Amino acid sequence: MSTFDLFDADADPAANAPLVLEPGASVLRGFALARVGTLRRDLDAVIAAAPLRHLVTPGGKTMSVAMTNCGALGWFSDRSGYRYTGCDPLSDRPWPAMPASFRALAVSAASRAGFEGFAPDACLVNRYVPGARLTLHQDRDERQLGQPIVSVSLGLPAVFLWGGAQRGDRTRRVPLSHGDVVVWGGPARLRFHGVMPLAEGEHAFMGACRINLTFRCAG
Ligand code: MD3
Ligand code: FE
Repeated sequence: MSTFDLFDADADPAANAPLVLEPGASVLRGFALARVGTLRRDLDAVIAAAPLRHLVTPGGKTMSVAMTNCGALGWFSDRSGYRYTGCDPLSDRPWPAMPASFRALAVSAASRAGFEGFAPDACLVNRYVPGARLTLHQDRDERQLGQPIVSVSLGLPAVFLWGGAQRGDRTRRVPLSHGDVVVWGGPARLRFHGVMPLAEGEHAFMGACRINLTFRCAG
């Protein structure tokens, strides 16, 4: 693995200029920063309606990342597989609606990265505490692979692992911090990716965790 050199972008005062990692994959440094107050308030309401929980993989392992969803569809996993559901299996009620603030942020980030007309119907909320990680995987449970994925990072910084088309391809490390937004689409949509174990820390605004909001068009 090597460190992918994004640190010049961190020092750039024009932090919102999209940085293209590869065709279809752009980092928008700090794109969400102006809106984190509203995002946090709306996130708390989503979590109150559909609590964060540790899902079990089809292989029987409990994930270290805690998850919930908002929007018409939510990503879910248990012993019988990965899928999108219209209802929260914990409550049998529909997932909470996607807050307007979430949708507006995702649509404007996609547009900034060159994807007009993004229509997300699913927002997966991932909560990482120190030590939690996401092993290398592809996102391929969505029907509309032509639409991008928009990812919003809040709270503690993380190191994103960015691989290739095959699981064994070399990975690069991309540091992501509070307020960063990444848009992945086109040729980058099926890349293997993951998140390194979260380091210990305390974030002034989010506490001792990282939250990632992942917007998708799943249906
Ligand atoms: C790159 N979440 O929930 S989102 C996931 O930070 C997931 O919680 C990560 O991977 C997180 O599935 C990263 C960013 C992301 C999502 C999909 C991608 C990056 C991607 C698809 C292809 C390439
Ligand atoms: Fe993923």
